[in-house]
Amino acid sequence: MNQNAFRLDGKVALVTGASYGIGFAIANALAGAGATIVFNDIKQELVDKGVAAYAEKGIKAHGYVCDVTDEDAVNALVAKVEQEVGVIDILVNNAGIIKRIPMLEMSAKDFRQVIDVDLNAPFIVSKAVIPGMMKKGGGKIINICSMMSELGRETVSAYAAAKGGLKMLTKNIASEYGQYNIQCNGIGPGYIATPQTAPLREVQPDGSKHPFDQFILAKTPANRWGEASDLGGPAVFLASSASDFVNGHILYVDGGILAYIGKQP
Ligand code: NAP
Ligand code: GCO
Repeated sequence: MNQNAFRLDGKVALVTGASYGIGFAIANALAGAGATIVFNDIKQELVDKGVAAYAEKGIKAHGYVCDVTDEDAVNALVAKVEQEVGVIDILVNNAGIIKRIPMLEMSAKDFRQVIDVDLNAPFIVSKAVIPGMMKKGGGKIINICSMMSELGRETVSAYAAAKGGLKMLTKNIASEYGQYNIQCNGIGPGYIATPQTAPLREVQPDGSKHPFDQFILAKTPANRWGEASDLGGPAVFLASSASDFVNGHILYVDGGILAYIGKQP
């Protein structure tokens, strides 16, 4: 194997929703392998904070304001990035939301909003980026899936439907564009300590762990929540030439949750 197989020098990587959280950690890892980082967020304030946070890590990231659910805005973003930075070689569809509401209490509007960000947007952004990859002779798309691409649980019907759909969108992009040397894979994080899961980890008034925190530790062989940095290496692998024959695969980075029935009594 080429010793530089895991390097990304000369590559332009767009990571959506990467001012903080998992996207920020993945972008940091891609930068560490040599990639030029481009990211977006909905609010200028968060883009500015993100640029500063990357700079603190020694990374000159290119930040843009863009709502990934807005197709015109996404097309304009990709055109601007191609003009100002370069054709996108690596796309990480990371931006996402979750609404934890029992299904019978969830409005169709709320359901649609989650589907829009977590499933429709990866379609929109991938559709905008693939033509440039085809012209360039290839590219890498990484969709950030979830345990909920495989499992359900109470209150996350919209999120599970979206992330299950994202798993199949990943396989379909792999099928349709593999002939153009585009590899599309997914990363399925387990339970990761980020703002998105903060409500599930809140310390209780009596100082005890949140019941869900205890539940996840009992379901995770690694007996810990994941850190966003745990996703960096898998992302570099799927963004690099080391994975040129990996296509349509969902790489679960979950500490073993999907392999484990749960701690026995
Ligand atoms: P997070 O902390 O909530 O960050 C989500 C990011 O996406 C934020 O920067 C957010 O920006 C951005 N975003 C949301 N809607 C957007 C839109 N319409 N346009 C552009 N940006 C948008 O979430 P996270 O924990 O880092 O999760 C990142 C991804 O990993 C998500 O797809 C999530 O479903 C997935 N995931 C998370 C976990 C976990 O345990 N944390 C596990 C598996 C998968 P704003 O702040 O401006 O809203
Ligand atoms: C939840 C959590 C999970 C994680 C992640 C697990 O409410 O169950 O937010 O959905 O975010 O998706 O892989």
